[in-house]
Amino acid sequence: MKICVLGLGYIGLPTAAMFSSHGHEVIGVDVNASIVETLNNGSIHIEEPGLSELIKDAVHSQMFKASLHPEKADVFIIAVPTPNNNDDSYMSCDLSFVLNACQSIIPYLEKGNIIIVESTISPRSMDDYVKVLFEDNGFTAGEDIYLAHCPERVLPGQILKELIHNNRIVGGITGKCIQAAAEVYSAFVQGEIIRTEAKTAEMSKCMENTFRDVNIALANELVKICYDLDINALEVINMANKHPRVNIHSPGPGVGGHCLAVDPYFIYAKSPDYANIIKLARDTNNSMPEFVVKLSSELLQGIDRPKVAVFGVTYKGNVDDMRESPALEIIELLKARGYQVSIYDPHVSHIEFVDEETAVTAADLILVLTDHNEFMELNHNKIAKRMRTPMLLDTKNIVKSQLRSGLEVINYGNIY
Ligand code: SAJ
Repeated sequence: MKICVLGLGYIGLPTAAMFSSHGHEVIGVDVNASIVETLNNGSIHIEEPGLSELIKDAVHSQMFKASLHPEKADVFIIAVPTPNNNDDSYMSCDLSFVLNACQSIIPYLEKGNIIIVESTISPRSMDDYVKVLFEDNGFTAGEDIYLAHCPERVLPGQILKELIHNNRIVGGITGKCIQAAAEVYSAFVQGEIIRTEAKTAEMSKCMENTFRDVNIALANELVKICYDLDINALEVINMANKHPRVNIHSPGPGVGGHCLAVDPYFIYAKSPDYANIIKLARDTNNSMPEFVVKLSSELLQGIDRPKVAVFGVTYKGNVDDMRESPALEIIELLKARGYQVSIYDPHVSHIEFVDEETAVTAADLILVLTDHNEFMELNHNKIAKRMRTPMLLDTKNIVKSQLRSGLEVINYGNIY
C-alpha cells in the first residue's frame, strides 16, 4: 500500500511512522515548510518517546518522505487540527482544515482509493460535509472511493504503544467503506477493530473525551465543596474510589490539551438544548484557574509584592504541549493581580522561562500546575533556603512533604 498522510502533528506523524515501519511506503504532507524540512533531515519537531528513532530509520530506508503537496496513493489519511470555531459559547467544530485537506487530494484521487479522516470531528460531519465534498467532485462513496472516520484514541506520551494495542473504531459511510478502512488498520493494529457507521464513530470519540471531562469536573467541584465545608477532598476521593464501581478522576488546576477541553463543545454545539451536563462540566473546569489564583492570594495575604514561581506550564505531565493549558490563564491572572511571576518548566524551552534555582529565588509561593516527574524529586531543603516565604501549593497532588525541610506543602487535601 502507498499511504499519503495529511497533517504531520501529534497524530499524523506517529501514524505515518507506524505504517512505514510496517513495510508501507508513506508520503507525509504538511503545510509547514520547516516541519517538512526537519523530517526529511531525519529529525522530528515534537516530543514523543520512540518516535525520533522510527522516523530516522524510515527516512533512511526511503519508506517515508515529507512534502508540501500530496501525491497519488492508495490510501489518504487526514490528521489535521479541528479547533473550536469562535461562535459565542457554542465553540462548534471548525472543519476548514479537514475540508481543505480533502479538497487538496481531489486532483490525485483514483477509483478505489480509500480516504480516512482521523481528526476528531463533530457528530454527522462525515455525512453532512465530507461525503458531500467528494460527491460534488464526482466521486460516490462506497462505489468510486471508500470513505471512513477512524478516530485516533492514543494518549500523548505513549502514542506508539497505544496505536498498536488500542481498539480501533472504523466508521464507514457504507459497508464497503468499513471493510476497506478496516483492512488498512490491520497493517499494525493488534487491538480489536470495531466496525460501525461514520456518525456513530464520530459521536463515540467525542463522548469518550466528554466522559473524562465531566468526571474531572466532578472532582474539581468536590474540591470546592470540601474547601467550603472544611473536608479533605483528596481523602474523600481516595476513599470513594475504594468502592468497586466508583472511579472519581483527579482534580487539578483545570483541563487542558487539544481533546478534553475541545471535543465536548462539538457535541454541545450540535445539540445545545440537550447537552446540559456537558456544558456545565466545561464551565466548571474552566473556572479552576480562578479558584487556584484565589487560593494563592489567600496564602500570600500580607506579603509585600509577592513573587510566585510557577512550576509546569504544559497541559499535563511529561509532555511539551502547552495547548489549552490552564497554566497559561493562571499566569495571566497572577500577573493581573500585580504579582511577580517566574516560570520553570523542564519540558519546554521558552525565552521567558527560567531554571529552577532562578525561579524560586526570593519567591513566596511555588505553584505546581503540571505533574512532571521532575517535581516529585525536588530538594525541598535547598529550595526553602532560596525562597522568601517557603510555601508550595500543589494542584496535582504529586509533591510529598519532606520532614524538617522548611518548605510547607499545601494541596487540595489541606486548603481549608
Ligand atoms: N486531567 C485531570 N484529571 C484527571 C485526568 C486528566 O485534571 O484525572 C487533565 C490533564 O491534566 C489534562 C487534561 O485533563 O489537562 C487532559 O489530559 P488526559 O491525559 O486526560 O487526556 P489527553 O487530552 O492527553 O488525551 C485524551 C485521551 N482520551 C481519553 O482518555 C478518553 C486520549 O485517549 C485521546 O486520544 C485524546 O484525548 C484525543 O486525541 O482525543
